[in-house]
Amino acid sequence: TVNVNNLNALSDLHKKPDANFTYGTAGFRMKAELLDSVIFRTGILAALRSKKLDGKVIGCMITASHNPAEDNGVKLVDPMGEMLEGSWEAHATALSNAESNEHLIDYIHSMVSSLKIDLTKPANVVFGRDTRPSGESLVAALADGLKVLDATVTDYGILTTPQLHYITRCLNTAGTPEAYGEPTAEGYYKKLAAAFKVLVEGKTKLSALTLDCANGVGAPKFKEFLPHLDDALSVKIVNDDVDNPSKLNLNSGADFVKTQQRGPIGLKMAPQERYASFDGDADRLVYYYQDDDNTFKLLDGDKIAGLAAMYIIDLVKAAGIDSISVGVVQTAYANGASTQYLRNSLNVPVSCVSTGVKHLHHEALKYDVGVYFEANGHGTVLFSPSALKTIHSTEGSNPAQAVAARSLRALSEVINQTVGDAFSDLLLVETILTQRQWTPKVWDQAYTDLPNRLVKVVVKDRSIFKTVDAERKLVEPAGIQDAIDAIVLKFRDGRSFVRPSGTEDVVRVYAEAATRPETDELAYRIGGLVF
Ligand code: 16G
Repeated sequence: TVNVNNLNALSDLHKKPDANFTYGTAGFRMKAELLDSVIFRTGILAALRSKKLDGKVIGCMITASHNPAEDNGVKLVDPMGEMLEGSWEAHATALSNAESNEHLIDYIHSMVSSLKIDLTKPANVVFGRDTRPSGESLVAALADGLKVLDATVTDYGILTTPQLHYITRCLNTAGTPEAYGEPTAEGYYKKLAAAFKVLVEGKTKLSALTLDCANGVGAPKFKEFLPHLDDALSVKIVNDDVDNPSKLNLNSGADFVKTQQRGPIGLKMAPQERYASFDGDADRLVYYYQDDDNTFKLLDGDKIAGLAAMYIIDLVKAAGIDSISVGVVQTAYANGASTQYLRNSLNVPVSCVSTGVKHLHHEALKYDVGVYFEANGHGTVLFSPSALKTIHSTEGSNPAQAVAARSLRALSEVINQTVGDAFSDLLLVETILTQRQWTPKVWDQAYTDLPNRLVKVVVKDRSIFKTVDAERKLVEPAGIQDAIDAIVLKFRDGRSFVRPSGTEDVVRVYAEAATRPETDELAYRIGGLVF
């Protein structure tokens, strides 16, 4: 059993405030001042998870991603670098809401018995945090939680979220045939840089990319990374002020650029140059450029997915191994034109799943090579074990095939297999643009986005909104879906759906149609139905 005196003493240092917590799509996330007890208890959960998995290393990342500086959060990473198994999210929520030490102990004991956790097993946990000032004290709360079950811990200090996912996988696969790399930030840089250099070898270097780091952890980390590239890529970093915490994600970063459909404030854009933005923990990436007529053009997650799928399909064919199936996973937020492009021009299967990285990741595992991206810039490409085997055993029967096979091998190394990673995705995009010698405008020509609009509607109780069919249809409240369908029918290329947010107390309405005015009207009319 758990040492109750020890738990009481530690738990008294991290008293639960009067609040209700939920481990949601991206872990716990809220005002940092509310998080102390939540993070302490997440430490206990991480140790339990590790013991349950026979001492496998569990990762713990303290970050609130694209949220404002005063927020923070925590998410857990399972042994292969994937997100915490879904069924454990409820345990995280329950632990965080236990009203007293007694309730906390009772819940831990109920987990131990129902999940058959052997408390004599070791617990191994690693953690990291982004640049938020609250991170330091929250790490101390986490460490206290980990003491409750005597976990062995390693503090990796300041990291991007995908780096922690990478390190977790490396630690759990060390010495096995699936070994993933050296379990350090340095090892991560070396692996990505080596693969990227193979991919662009012999090609003319592109002009410099301007990279907006949202004044977050991506800035110092990308600066650490750049020297490893030996000048294979020119990057000019902007919004790198991590010494002024209040600037984090302020008027900058992937979320700002995607939602505002404009460049970060203060960035002077020149026609046809390439720009990219990370979010606050560097697991999201969007590109953009300014057209000759000065209009702002966004190259979002859908555009990245289209580019990646196009390139991988070509490589697989060029290597003579087109038995490998390539598929793309999107959410309902994917622009209709991107889905059309993937299905009709690239002839790839496209699946649509619910919002949230874990759903996309899960679905992408069904393909030999699964490309998954949310429109907001979260995403990656997964290579199945059998695809990797084929790619590694293919030598090619002529030099062109050999080169394509080599590129595929390097691509599987440059792309983070654990989770969407802005560094990795940036190298993927830069690889393709360099290989093709494309400007962002040429990339953008694959298809033209349908005008779209995303509206937030504040409702009394968002929990009454229930969806099915990958969130594309409302089943409750009854009748609304029929009304939506009737309105959508009246709009050319119209599409609209309503879903409750998983991260904010609002309902989101998405609309797209043939023209901007029609889109706005559609969004307005659908919004009126739920209000
Ligand atoms: C979380 C998800 C993100 C999703 C967003 C939707 C992860 C790591 N993050 O941030 O993928 O797009 O939630 O938010 O899964 P919403 O439910 O408020 O629309």
